[in-house]
Amino acid sequence: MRRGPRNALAGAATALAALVAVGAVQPALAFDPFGPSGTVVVTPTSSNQFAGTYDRGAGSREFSTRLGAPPGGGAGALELRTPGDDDRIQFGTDEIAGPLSRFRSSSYWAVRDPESTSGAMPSFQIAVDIDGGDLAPRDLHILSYVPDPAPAGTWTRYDVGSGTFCLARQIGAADAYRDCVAGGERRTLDQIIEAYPQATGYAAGVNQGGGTAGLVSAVDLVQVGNRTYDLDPG
Ligand SMILES: [Ca+2]
Repeated sequence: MRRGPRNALAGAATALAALVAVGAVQPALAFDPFGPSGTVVVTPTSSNQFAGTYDRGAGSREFSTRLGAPPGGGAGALELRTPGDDDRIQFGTDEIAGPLSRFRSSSYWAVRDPESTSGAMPSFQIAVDIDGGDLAPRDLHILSYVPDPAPAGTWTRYDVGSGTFCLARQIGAADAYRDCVAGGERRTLDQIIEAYPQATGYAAGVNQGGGTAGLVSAVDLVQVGNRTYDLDPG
């Protein structure tokens, strides 16, 4: 499902934050400590709660076997293309909403097509209510994880939970990913939890776009919390 900037709040936010703004997420009520677990397969006809998208420009995504899959990832994955610097593809889930500590085990696999003219890799973002409770527009923050480059054509696993993040309040059309790449301060998840103990993650997933012209990639086995999403053509 495509989610565009259809209301004032979404217009003031971007990307994963928009999943929150259009009410795609559940209220922060009575979370169990760990949330959903296990592996589910996500195909063009079975989203399994991994269907929140916010795509812009000429970016495109397609379930495909063209770039294969990582070990244990079935036959295929989700291919992402951002021909221009302003194109963006996001693919995420709001199924794992809960305390930030729940996201420590997050990870994903990615591969860059050798024909890409960009050396970037798809990133990972978490939309956060910085003080928990009621979600006011000013509470929206984005955690951006920027992966290290990897050799083209090689599936690489990124351990998001043990990595570092830029924490950016979502103001206007600010691009949290671009700002992070440009030198934003990076902190571990534990440092962010210590500074903002009430912070709640509302949505999470992969992000490609914002200065990644010519990047063709694929992502698979996206783990959010304790749940893994195996992306596959079906
Ligand atoms: Ca797969």
